[in-house]
Amino acid sequence: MVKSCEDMLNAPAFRPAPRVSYRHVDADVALSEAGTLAVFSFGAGAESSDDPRCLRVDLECFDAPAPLEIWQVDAAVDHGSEGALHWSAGAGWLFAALTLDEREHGGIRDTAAWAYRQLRDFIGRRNERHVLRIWNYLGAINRGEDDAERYKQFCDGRAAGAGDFFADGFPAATAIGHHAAEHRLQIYLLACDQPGQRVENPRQVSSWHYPRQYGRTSPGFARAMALPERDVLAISGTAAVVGHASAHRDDLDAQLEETLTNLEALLRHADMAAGFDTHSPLKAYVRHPADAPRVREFLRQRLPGVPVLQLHGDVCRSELLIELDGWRYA
Ligand code: 3EB
Repeated sequence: MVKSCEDMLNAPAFRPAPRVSYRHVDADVALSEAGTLAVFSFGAGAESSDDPRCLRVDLECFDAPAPLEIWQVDAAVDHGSEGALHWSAGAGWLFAALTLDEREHGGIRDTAAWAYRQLRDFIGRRNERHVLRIWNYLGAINRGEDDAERYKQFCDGRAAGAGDFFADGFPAATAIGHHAAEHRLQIYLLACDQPGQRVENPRQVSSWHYPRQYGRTSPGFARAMALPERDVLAISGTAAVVGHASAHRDDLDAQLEETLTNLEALLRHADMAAGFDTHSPLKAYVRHPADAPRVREFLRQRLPGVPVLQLHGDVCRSELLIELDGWRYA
């Protein structure tokens, strides 16, 4: 049947997912390519640029030389800055990033609250109002006991600052500890003018239902987000969590195995074919640098050909040694 003009105008815009890749190129080359939405470099020694599309992530990379992570869309990209917030937008997609100094906002809790308020205000003025995926990197994430642990204070502040930002549902997310300047909080996100579809993992309690022992404020993230055309699954930080409990304390191989089982369950629950491939980039956040060679070998055997960027990062529960996140292209 021929669609009327009105149907075409009412149809949701076609929003193919950004292409995400790890490449060994200069940032200037990546920035000059058509449709570049974001360029990430990793670690203190990495290249950085004043271009708002560039973010130097505070996590050291175990791969030398470290590649850049590049996001590209099929249209011209606009960009700008508003104070500490940098953004770029094109083809219905929005990248936004904030790097804050906790000393200017009174500690991790209030900095997280300030950051999420800023992001909510900014997104509120944009067409790309669906936050689909968000990353949070903070220093000394496991310092402090019980409710005073910095990750738990971060969760308190995130919820306070977000307010009703995620009333329609939480985005997929990652929260990881970095080893750079302790007072630095980095948050970046991907939003779209079309909604995604949240995916939970039947093996895991949803984060917003975590019991009290994990803190006053439940974390609040979806396990994964199918992007609007269902062409990509954006996968949240995934670790050896079964039910709500951490499994396999002090056993790296068993935690890796459990994490892969969680990823497989997530793909199944998202109605996607099993496995990862050469177009589906992942990240591995490794707590102890000495574990990096073993993680590399394990993933090389179990996920042959899959691009995995290995970063020095602390999972938000001190007993967890490894976390994976990334993208699965359909
Ligand atoms: C877990 O399964 C591991 O606080 O945003 C994973 C992904 C985790 C996101 C967050 C925390 C977050 O609970 C921790």
